Parts: sequence; C-alpha cells; structure tokens
Amino acid sequence: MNVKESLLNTLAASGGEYISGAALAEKLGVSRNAVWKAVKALQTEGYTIESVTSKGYRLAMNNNRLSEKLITAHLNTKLLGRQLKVFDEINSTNTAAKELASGGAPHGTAVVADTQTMGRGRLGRTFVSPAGTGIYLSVILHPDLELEATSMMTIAASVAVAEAIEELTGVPVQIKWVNDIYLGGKKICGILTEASLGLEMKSLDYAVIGIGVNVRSVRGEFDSELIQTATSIEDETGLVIDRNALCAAILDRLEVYTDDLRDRSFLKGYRRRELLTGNDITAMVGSQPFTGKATGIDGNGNLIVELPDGSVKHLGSGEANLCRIKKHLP
Ligand code: BT5
Repeated sequence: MNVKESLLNTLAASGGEYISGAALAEKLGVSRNAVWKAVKALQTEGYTIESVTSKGYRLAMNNNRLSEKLITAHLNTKLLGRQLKVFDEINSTNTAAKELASGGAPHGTAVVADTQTMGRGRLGRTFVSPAGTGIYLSVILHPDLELEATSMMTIAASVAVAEAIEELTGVPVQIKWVNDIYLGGKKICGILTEASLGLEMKSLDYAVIGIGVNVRSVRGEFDSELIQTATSIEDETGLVIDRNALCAAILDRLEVYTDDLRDRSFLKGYRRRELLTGNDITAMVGSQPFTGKATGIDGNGNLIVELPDGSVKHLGSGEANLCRIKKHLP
C-alpha cells in the first residue's frame, strides 16, 4: 500500500476525528512533508480532507467521493462487498456484475459506480443515474435456490435498503411492492434482480441484485416529469448522508437477509412498510388493466388483491406492472 492509500485508510478509520500531521507521519512511517503531499493528491482525486492548523487532518463528514477504501472502512460483512469494484462511470453495474459472475466471480462480489450511462430498471425502463448523487450497487449472489426465489431476493433487498436508510437518517421509509423505496410519497430507490439459470435449468447459477438509491440532491438532475415521482434522501430530509457509509450499511443488512432466504423473517419488516396495502389499486396484468383492493403480502412475496367481485388474487411480481394507488376523484 502506498502512502496515499495508507493515509486514506487511517483518516477513514478515525470516525471524523482530527489527526495531527506528526501523528500521521509517525503512524505511516513517513515525513510530514510526505503526509502533506498525500493529502494534496487525495484532494485532487476529489476527497474532501479538512485541515486545521492546531488539530491536523480529517476526512470531511460530507465527503462526497465514493471509494473502495471508504466503503470497506464501514463494512461489517463476512463476504458481501469484500470483493469490491468502484467505478467513476460505467454503463450499468448490473451488466458489469453479470459479466463478472459469468467469469466466475465469487459470491458477494459487488460493483459500485458514481454514475451509470445505461442504468436500467425492469422491462427495459431507464434508471436515471447522475454523478455525485446516488449509489448504484450490484451484488453477485450464488444462492442455492430455485428460480422462483429471485422475487424473494428483491423483497429481502428492499427491507435491507429500507433499514440501512432508516439507520443512517433516523427517518422511516416506505416500500412499494415490489421493488421501490419511497420517502415523502416519492421514489428514492429501485431494485432490479436478474438471475442466470444453471445448466439443468432448475436452480440458479447466480443472481445479481442491483440497487439504485438517490442520496444527495437530485434537483436539476431529473427532468420535469421524473421529478414529479422521484426524489432523494437529501431533498426530502435535508440530511447529507455519506454514500460510502450507506453503501456499507446496505451490504451489511443484505448479507443478513440473503444468508438464508428460506427464513423469511424479513417479510415482517416488508409488510410493516408496504404502502399499497389497504388501498384501492390499479395495475396492468399482461396487457389487461386491473383494479382491486390490496390487502397484504403473502408468504411468497405476492401482493394479495381483493377484486370487485369479492374473489382474491395473489399477484406475482412478474405478472403485475405499473401498480399504483387508485386516485379517488373528489
Ligand atoms: C427500478 O425499475 O426501479 C429498478 C432500478 C434498478 C437500478 C439499479 S442501479 C444499479 C443497478 N444497475 C442497473 O442498471 N440497474 C440497477 P422500475 O421499477 O422499472 O422503475 C423504473 C422507473 O423508475 C422509470 O421508468 C422512472 O419512472 C423511474 N426512475 C428512473 N430513474 C429513477 C431514479 N433515479 N429515481 C427514482 N425513480 C427513477
């Protein structure tokens, strides 16, 4: 590890405390001048390092640079994110993760990017991914599960993201079945799980869970249509959250919930936050418009809907599209 990397590790591990130039020089076994040069080099790379004459240096709490070192400094996982690639720009972290998985990348390998040029949602939709604002994270899992389990992964990931955001902000968020996280009535996160089947076509070869979270302000980044339905943690709460810390917190929670997907204890946290439940909804099922009352989430993560004729349908995530709360006319 060179001086710059060692310095970044030391500053990241100090939890926002100042460390004097002399202490850093001693710890890293270099001169104070070498410390100063490494600080300048890191600042040029975009890390916000504050220096105060009598106190020394610290990594600013509002540092807005995503990096492998800083994510790792916050990480408490055994496997998830331990193999980590962070890009300034990429087409799609899901595409990159799928390529890595096909090449044999191990369980837990994660890809993170500051911006995506071809971020995608479900059914070919675009996920807008501006630089410096969000977390675009994809994690490779090699679960010993059948194909149907991919929807459970999305459910587990939704709860993991919801809890991580709540832990860092102290503000409750909602989950909209099946893959969206909402804050203040607008979307702040979408999740896209993609799976590859094994040769015998029954079990999963691997799955990639892709998570996009709007963290810093997206004002001026989204067009006039998207801004009607989408927002960010900062725009909604005024809180400036460190993307590295949030990324690590998501990986921590994701490891807990995906460790054994047969244990569906996370469904409780999903149901508690789900916002279609209790509402009249509209959806597209295939090409058919569909109306009913959402009454809950079943044990397989399906949406339970009571139809106008009194019958009950359990909608799978693959079946229903554009699920919305029905607006009642005044
Ligand atoms: C999703 O799809 O919301 C899943 C998004 C998954 C994105 C992650 S980022 C890391 C990884 N790499 C990828 O390429 N993808 C994954 P869906 O439910 O289909 O929603 C898409 C719709 O959300 C769009 O049609 C827009 O209306 C809206 N949208 C687009 N960008 C958004 C954003 N940044 N924040 C909130 N809503 C957005």
